[in-house]
Amino acid sequence: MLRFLTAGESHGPSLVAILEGMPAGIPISLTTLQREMRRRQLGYGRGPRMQFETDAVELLAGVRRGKTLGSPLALSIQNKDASIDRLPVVTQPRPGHADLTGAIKYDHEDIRNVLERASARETAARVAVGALCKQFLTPLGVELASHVVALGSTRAKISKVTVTLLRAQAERSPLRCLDPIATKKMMREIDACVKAGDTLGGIFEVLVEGVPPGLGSYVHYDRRLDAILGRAILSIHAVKAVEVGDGVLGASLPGSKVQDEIFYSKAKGFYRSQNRSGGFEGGMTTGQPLIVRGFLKPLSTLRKPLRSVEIHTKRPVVATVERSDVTTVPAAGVVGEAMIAFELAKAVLEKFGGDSLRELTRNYTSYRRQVQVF
Ligand code: EPS
Repeated sequence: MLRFLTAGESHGPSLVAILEGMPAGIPISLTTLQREMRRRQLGYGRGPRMQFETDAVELLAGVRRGKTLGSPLALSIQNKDASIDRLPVVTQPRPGHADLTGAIKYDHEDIRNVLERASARETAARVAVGALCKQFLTPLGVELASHVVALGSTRAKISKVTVTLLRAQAERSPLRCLDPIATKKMMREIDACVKAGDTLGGIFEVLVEGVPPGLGSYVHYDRRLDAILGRAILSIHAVKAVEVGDGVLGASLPGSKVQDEIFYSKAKGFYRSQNRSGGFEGGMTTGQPLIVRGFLKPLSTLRKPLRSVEIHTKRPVVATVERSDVTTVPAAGVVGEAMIAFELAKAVLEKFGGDSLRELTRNYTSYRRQVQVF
């Protein structure tokens, strides 16, 4: 079973991760991995931290001469800002952050003991793990990309997207958004928030192409892959809702306008003219591209802080102000890709097994052939 664990505080010495269960023989490029780390750091509205952190990944175990060994992979990302022991005590919880409930739960008198781990800095380790999973998925023809579809009150006008288009265009946009007019509006909203000391949320979309039909299962509730991806996306900081395909719109439409009708031709086999299901039926992948959206609430560290209560005196105060970002929606899309890459790699390994890439590829190719002649 593929699994990973991260450790590390936002201003501790390092973030670390262990990824266990990867087959042997997967080519790993540190340059590709590092490029993924950089993508998470970009985006208009990011705070000052991203200007001096390099998020350089050191691969400590599990890879030899550029290929996985089948043993656990271990990696570390050193924090340039490792000031955790010098940082001040925090006693004024931020509404919306883990501060208050975390302090109550772990019986901490200093909220810093909570916020250091609750920080979205942890997602750097997830992106590193996701980058390894992507390198496992690439030889199988599975490709992921993401973009921002809404930020604050601005929604992008976008028609059909492909991974190629996203890679060419979203990567060049300061907000990882395909609509240049909306991007300008979003940037203006961010500027206004900087002035007002406020923050913004939004929506990112992850697109996955090349997924075979039949990953996940309709048989057991906990093997439904759309549900697993939903949990993975909800685990990202500030995400409060997830949508698969046209899930939200579909709730208000009749069935005739929601289901993707089935066609057959000799050349294409079974096919659909729409993908409103977002690539899932019955908790299984249909073979169409996966479309999953994450909805982020605005970040909870406000420079113009909200009302709160001092945890020792119980007096009314305003919340603590930590260095932070105005928005992280573009970065959250990159984290979304990483989480989905991990869950897909896990689902692929569960279905096709194999201790080496060669064994897995054999099983995978044989299944693909079976699907083709169905
Ligand atoms: C982040 C690093 C953090 C924040 C942000 C994400 O750095 P610092 O707190 O030192 O400025 O920029 O954290 C949060 C959004 C949060 O809620 O804690 C990062 O690496 O992504």
